Amino acid sequence: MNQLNGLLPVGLLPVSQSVFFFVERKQRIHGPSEMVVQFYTAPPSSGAQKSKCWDEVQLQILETRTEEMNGQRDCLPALSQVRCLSLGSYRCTDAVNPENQVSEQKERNEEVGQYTELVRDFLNPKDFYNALCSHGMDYFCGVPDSLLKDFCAYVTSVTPKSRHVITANEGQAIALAAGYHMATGRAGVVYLQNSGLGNIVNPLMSLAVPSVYSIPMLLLVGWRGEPGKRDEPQHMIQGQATPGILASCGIAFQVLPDYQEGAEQALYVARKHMETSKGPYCLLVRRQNFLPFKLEKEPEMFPLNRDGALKSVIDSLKDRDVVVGTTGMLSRELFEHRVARGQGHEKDFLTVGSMGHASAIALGIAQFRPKRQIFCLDGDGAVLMHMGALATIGQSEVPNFKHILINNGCHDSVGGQPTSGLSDSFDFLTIAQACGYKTVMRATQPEEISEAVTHMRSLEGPVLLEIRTNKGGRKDLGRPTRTPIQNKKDFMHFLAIDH
Ligand SMILES: Cc1ncc(C[n+]2csc(CCOP(=O)(O)OP(=O)(O)O)c2C)c(N)n1
Repeated sequence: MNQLNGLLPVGLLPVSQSVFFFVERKQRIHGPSEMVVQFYTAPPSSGAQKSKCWDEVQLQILETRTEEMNGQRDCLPALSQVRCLSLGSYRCTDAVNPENQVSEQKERNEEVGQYTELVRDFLNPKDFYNALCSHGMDYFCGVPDSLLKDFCAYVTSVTPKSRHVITANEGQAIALAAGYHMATGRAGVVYLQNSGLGNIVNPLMSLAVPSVYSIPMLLLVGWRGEPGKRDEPQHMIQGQATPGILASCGIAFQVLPDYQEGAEQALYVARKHMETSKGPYCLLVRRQNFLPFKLEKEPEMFPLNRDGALKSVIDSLKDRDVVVGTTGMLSRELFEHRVARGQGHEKDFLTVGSMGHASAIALGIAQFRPKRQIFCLDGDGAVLMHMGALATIGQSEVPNFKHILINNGCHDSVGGQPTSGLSDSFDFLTIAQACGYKTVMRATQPEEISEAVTHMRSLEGPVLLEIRTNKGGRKDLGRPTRTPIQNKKDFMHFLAIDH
């Protein structure tokens, strides 16, 4: 860490005699005295730049040599005397295009030849689906996950609606599979991300386990944050805890192999276990276990996608307005939009996990910061996941609570599987109104959004603005470079300004 102290030229950060870090982005935080620097872990000409491996350090500026840079928020002074406050533990790699990864891996498999232990395969979603069906498991329910997206997409595209239900939350999927078992005597497949384990613990322990109602079901759990893999901070914690959570719930599990024979063996073990224990069994699914499978592209119905709508909202807010962003791509887009506008991140709380809870976080803030306008930027999947929050908010009579729901009718952040959000027989506005929201409105066009945001600032809350959008977003979206703790600290400073 000490090697980073000293004079810091723009572009190249000498870390030791042999290693140079290339400064990729710079960002000032907390006024003039601290900054965060992201850098490649190798010179830009090497492979590291290609895969965008970077890390982050937090530096304190002790002395700045270039006067004209003073006061500019996102500018790293050309030459600064710096002290390293912390080396980032948060690393990130650009999303690898799964199709490239498959072809690259095939080449590597050929290179390792006879060393079968070095071969890395991918499961074909179709073959795995057929194997499940051949074991009598052909009823599917759950909440989509990024690691399961190819499998979920296959299930969505080939399974009739009567045998596949995308549930509002993961606990509901356990209950649904329990009902299915009691009606048919068969075991359903419940899929979820490990972030949703918390949502299933109650119905799992009080309904499904052998010592209560004893309901066999196969849990297919996407293992985000698996130890040894890079991931976002919240996933690292959850990933580490995942085997322990399953074990303490008494759920037998194994990792799903990445090749068909192994997967079929795992399914055989799962079926035998469910037959003998008469309880759930779990398969943990690692990153990129499946070959890519994409849902068919749908026609675009609206002028904007989530990113476009978000930009219109943010650009219509005032300086002191507070934003709580929901889980997934929305908060990542919000972070990048602030960077693009040369703004800091202190106005935004990025709810990196806790899907469905952004609105309750915003409500808690609104209650105790009555002079500020609190905007919750939500997603349809997230609102559906904990829709009871609408009742809590509607009955709260908190006038400065402003809810903006970007409804793209799908779980876009994890593969775009549909929600009920844009279904003809479903209406968020009617629900919110019936829950006690004082005003509800809808917008789709950029000008309508700006007008609606300005208007809702003057209205007494709780107010809901639903913005209907197309699905899809940018493929090269980055991830927040501020840690959750840094985000909270900046945000609390911003909230402390009470006028
Ligand atoms: C409890 C829990 N379940 C599942 C996930 C995985 N997940 C992250 S974002 C997301 C989809 C969110 O959908 P929506 O709110 O509609 O926003 P969109 O991605 O469409 O913008 C899901 C399922 C999670 N983070 N937490």
